Amino acid sequence: MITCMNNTQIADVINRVADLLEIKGTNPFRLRAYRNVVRTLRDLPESAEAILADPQRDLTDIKGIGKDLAEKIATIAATGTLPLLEELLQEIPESVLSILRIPGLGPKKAAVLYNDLKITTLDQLQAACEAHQVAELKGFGEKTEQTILAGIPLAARAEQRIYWAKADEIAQVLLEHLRNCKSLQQIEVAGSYRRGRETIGDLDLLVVSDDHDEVMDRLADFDAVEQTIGRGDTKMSIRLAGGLQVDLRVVPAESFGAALQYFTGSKDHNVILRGMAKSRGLKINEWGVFRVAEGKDGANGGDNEYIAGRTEEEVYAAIDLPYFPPEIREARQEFEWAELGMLPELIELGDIRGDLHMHTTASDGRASTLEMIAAARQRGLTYIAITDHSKRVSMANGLDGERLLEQWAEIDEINAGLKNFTVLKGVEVDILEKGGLDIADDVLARADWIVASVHYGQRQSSEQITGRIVEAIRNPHVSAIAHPTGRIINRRERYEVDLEAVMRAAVEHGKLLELNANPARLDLDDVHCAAAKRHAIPVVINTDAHSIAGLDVMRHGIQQARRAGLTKADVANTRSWKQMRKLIGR
Ligand code: DGT
Ligand code: CA
Ligand code: CA
Ligand code: ZN
Repeated sequence: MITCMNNTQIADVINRVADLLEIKGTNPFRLRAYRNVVRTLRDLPESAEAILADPQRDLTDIKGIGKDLAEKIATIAATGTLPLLEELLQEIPESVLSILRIPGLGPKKAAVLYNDLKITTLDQLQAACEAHQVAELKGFGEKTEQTILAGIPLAARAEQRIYWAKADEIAQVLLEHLRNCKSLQQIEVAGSYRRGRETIGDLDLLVVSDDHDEVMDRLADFDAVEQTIGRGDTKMSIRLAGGLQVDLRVVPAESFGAALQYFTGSKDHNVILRGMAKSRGLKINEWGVFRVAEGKDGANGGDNEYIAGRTEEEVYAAIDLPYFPPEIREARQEFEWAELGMLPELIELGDIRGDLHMHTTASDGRASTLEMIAAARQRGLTYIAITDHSKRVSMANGLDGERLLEQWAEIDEINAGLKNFTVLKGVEVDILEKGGLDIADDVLARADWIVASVHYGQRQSSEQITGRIVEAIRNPHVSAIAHPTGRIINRRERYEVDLEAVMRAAVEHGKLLELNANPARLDLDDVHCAAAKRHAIPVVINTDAHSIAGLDVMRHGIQQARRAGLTKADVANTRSWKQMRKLIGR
């Protein structure tokens, strides 16, 4: 059987095994080996499956992958799972893993909850917290109980919604699978996926085909299908392993645009659209745009005249509207823009010229400066900033002033040998808990570009943490604040930072704010990016890459920026470094 598992999917299986082993209480060395392989796989720039398929090569050639785990990877690639995982799931119910989604609750505590209180679901955990049973447990206490209780809603949400990037991986494989149908004429994924939301509840597939059964049989035949929820003439719903639901609808070609528009949503966008149609004596639904027959009070009679529906452009044009890129269909400003004829020309991936936040082997990155340069050039960039961590982030082997100056001297040398490409001397300087920056000003003064960010003291009061960030903005050497709210989607709430105050300071001191493109961060988010634009603060979209593959997340940042309505001009790193330098006044 060929399952087409990509590296992330293989890593997820191993990670689940590691979680279950840890809950069971396995030996720490074995566990570490598993966790390391998860990281290695996620960062691997080529497909593990391709290596497996190549008789000249062996997975054990990769650092950190031993014989045992290489065999396990091969098994997962071939079967989609592991006998060990299935065995563990016989012992420990899968729902226990949902408890691990609570911020600050690791497998060790989950093991205690499971073994001592027999807790296997979030609901049971909530009840136990409310009955103060959790505080009584060894190693827990009142405060932990409160933290757990506060984290349950986030964990419950995480259960319902997956990262867009994850949904995209699944969607691409699924589309590939369905495209094999002979009868298939058109296929699109609609819904929140198409609007590029940061998380996805389910996938909504639309298809034009004159053989409904062929398409539905083919969907049922997809490897990852766990359950068919329902199947009718034109509609089918399935659930995939891992829980994602997929809704498929087969529609006639003359309704494809209307259905695509309808099922792309958002619901609120469509409500406004329906109102506009009505005021023009039209009716719009998933079948098309219709002129309402007279004398029928707009009732859904068969006499309504079909006037559009084949394409989305046609649908919008029938209501005198321009085509709205899916990312802005959120009933925010798009109808206002359309009325003024000022729909923004949204930024595209190809507009980006530099990437100004990334790590190398000097701190916690996995590639050298030279490797990052080569990879960035391959991706069409003309400049990058190397921004390794500063010393406070000791876990990541952060650099002190001395090491930084050495690194920058190397960068000067590298630059001297480069044509049509610039490497900037940078740092991701830590904003210290007590305020102030982690690197002395006289060192910072010698950098080309500095991002400042909070890694410690994330739970401080709004006043404290806002004060620290504003102080960093005031430092004349700082260029931008990285991941300004600190949220990790589905895993960690944002800091209590007052972004209004941060933005006012950024305006006053001419500083930029980052949109961190990592699909787990997307920080600033769309709403905040739109606020930055209102303040005329340029946003800088960075990958924060810790490996070569990490450079590829730029597209997720672009998608979030598009949702905010940002244009090329609103994003700082669409400029050349020369223009950028002027912008930041260096
Ligand atoms: P999700 O799946 O929670 O990430 O978000 P969506 O936006 O994909 O929502 P979903 O899957 O429930 O429905 C897809 C689209 O279909 C939605 O954006 C608008 C449309 N739609 C679904 N149900 C309704 C409804 O009851 N009324 C209207 N007007 N539109 C609906
Ligand atoms: Ca959906
Ligand atoms: Ca749906
Ligand atoms: Zn970073």
